[in-house]
Amino acid sequence: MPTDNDPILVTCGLPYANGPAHIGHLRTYVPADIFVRALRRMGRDVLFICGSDAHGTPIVVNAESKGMSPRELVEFYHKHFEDVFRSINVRFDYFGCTDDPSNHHRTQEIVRALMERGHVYPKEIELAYCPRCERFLPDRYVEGICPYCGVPARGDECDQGCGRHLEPGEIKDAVCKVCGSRAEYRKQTHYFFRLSAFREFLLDYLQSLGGTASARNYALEWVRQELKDWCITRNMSWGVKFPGSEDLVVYVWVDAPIGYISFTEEWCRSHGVPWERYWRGKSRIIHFIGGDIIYHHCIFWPAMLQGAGYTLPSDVVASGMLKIDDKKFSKSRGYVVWVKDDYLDQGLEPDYLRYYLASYTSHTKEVNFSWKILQEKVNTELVGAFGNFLNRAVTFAVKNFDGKVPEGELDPEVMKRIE
Ligand code: B3M
Ligand code: ZN
Repeated sequence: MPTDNDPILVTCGLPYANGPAHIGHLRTYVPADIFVRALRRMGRDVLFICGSDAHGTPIVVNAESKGMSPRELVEFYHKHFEDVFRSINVRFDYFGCTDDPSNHHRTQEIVRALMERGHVYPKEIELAYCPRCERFLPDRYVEGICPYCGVPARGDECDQGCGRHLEPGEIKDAVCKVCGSRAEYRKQTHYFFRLSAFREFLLDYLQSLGGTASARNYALEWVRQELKDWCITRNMSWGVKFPGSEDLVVYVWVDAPIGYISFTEEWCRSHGVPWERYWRGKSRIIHFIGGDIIYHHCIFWPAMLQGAGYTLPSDVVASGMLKIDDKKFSKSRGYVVWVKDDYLDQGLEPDYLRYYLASYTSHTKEVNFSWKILQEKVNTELVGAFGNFLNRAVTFAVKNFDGKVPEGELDPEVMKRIE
């Protein structure tokens, strides 16, 4: 168990370098930034890292549709996120990218360690294949019907129905997203992480996991049911090469959290600190994430770390969702507020928005954002209550005490009334 003197590592979920920052992102980053500032004021030894998530099919599909290479797209949005975080005063010690060489290296190291320890095995599976495009259809390249609830779903996730993560080959009635052809199913060898063998470990680990109860309980519910082995390879060229294979990369959810380690390594290298201090020793690792990626952080990730011999996260802090004008956040339906275009570029103060996100409700509840409430909160709470309080205190001090706070002990009577 970590103690108060151990080094603390705080991370935020990595934004996909696939589109601009919106207020939903800040729902997680701003509270994490406030938390880190508080720890620093308390004199704690804390490192705060994040970075962009560069891999996965959505980035390749999006880059293709824009006539860009995945790397160009990633570089563009990587810079965008860095700028937005700087402007909104979210100050990471290090902001990396999962396509950086250090992350390729660390990912392959971990996958090799898992293979050597018998946690990864090959298996032949049937996968959706498009005869017209002549390629296998990983994840977002395919759509079809969820085998669990029968609702139309994406290849990797039943996003409209039961919310399940779908494994390659599971989706029914597959259709190619690129050309619209009905897909065939073809056999191919892929690699699986023996997640099922980590059930007992996870049951035990999750009981003592700190952070929000929402994260712990959600994960425990899944683990109590059944854990299936997890396919960790994909037929793509963009990503981290699976060791020993030319045409497979690791699934994005393998190399993305490993970014937490490789970004720590990068920071440590430039500061003359051994990275093992955080990831091999006694440290406190605290992940701030959105409520929709609990499964990955509380199940896949600790099992991988345990299997490869790294320090386990001590806390997972999952934030509630964000609504816009009481409507479910949706980019396609226009219920979205872009941080740069709609907020910063309009000349609005970062602190107004930070205050809104931090004070609207508790961390695990849903935050509703509306411009009208922003205006009211700024006028009544920041200007009216807080501004007025400061103004009165300062005026009082100037008028009666020459602008200086008198030295000496606080009158016990006053202290009592404050308490
Ligand atoms: N890039 C974004 C998300 O699913 C995803 C997070 C990765 S954290 C290691 O919210
Ligand atoms: Zn479903």
